[in-house]
Amino acid sequence: MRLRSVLTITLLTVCMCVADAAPKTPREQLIGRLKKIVKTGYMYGHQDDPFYGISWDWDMDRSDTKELVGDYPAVMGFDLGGIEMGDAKNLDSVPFQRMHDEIVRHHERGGIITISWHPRNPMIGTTAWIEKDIEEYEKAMVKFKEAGLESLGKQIDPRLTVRSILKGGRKYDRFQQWLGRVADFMKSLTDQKGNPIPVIFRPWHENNGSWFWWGQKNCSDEEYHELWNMTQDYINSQLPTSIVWSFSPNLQGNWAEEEWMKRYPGDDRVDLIGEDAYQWGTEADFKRQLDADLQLLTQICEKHDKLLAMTECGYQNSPDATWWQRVFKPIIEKYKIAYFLPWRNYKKEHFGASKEANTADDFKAWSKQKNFLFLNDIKKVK
Ligand code: BMA
Repeated sequence: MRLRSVLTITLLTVCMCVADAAPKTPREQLIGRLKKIVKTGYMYGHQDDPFYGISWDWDMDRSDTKELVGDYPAVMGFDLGGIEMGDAKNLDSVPFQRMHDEIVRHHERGGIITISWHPRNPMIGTTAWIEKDIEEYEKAMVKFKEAGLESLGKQIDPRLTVRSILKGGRKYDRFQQWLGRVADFMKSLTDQKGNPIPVIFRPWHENNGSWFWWGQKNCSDEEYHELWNMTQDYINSQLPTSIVWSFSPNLQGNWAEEEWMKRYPGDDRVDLIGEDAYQWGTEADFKRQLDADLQLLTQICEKHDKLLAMTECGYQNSPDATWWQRVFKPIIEKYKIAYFLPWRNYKKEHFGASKEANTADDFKAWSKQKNFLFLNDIKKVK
């Protein structure tokens, strides 16, 4: 009898202590959730899933994923490109109000949200893609040189963009305003109780390529770090409890760890290591590169206690009906990835699952596998 009451009191004390522990922030909850989920399988994610598909756009309550496999993706991806200008629609014509509403809906149904950002060029006003700007600049430079104005011309080199928005740069103030607009949108993402919705944010992605103005050849490692830190410190100052940070270089295939680490923002600044990996070239190259990268990233994730995901992927317009299960699946299944996220399906270009894609049967068969997770498989995991 006495023993039982001692036990009861002990148990009560333990319960009270647990109840007293500081509640987890939405960000901590999401990280914990991802860690639990990855033990049971890998999630399907899809960019812009509720807005349009291969043969439709802007309908409500539609999803190429749901129409093929009977369930929503577990993870939905959205892009803020354009928000920095105060635009009403993003670079792919998605109205930000609709984006806001779909993010809230997906969160309420138990799904996970990830946000990317393809901002315009803050120095010269063009897009996130810089290659054409450099070509134009090289052409203009010929004229500047002819006129003996080379040093003046150099001031508009698009490869100075990152430098121009860092502290002391000409476009610093403008870029602070851009960050403010990103933060304002994120702050508007709240649940019915007014709590912030946790979001996996993936800025400055594919930085080992040079196609974006923040890419490998377009800024130094130091500038990249400064850009990351400035962005993160600003966003965290506005949204201290809800952002999970994803650092996502592109498929490379021949990384040495030391090389990869050069732009790694640091253990205290990254929660999830991602990789963007499309098959653009041959199947053999893709398989070899993906396998090599995932092997290295797995080691890095283990060493640094980080989550791993394929934050963008796919094979444009599904030219190969068996690609998912024959090419992609055997490689990703060798590693512990939390999710993979094919890019958007729209009329001209598609990457994700759809009943209208050549890969429909193959993907549907795969989707029945127990460890391949869609919304219903993860919505109750807290
Ligand atoms: C690219 C393409 C573009 C799109 C951009 C941002 O990979 O899909 O059409 O504008 O992503 O979503």
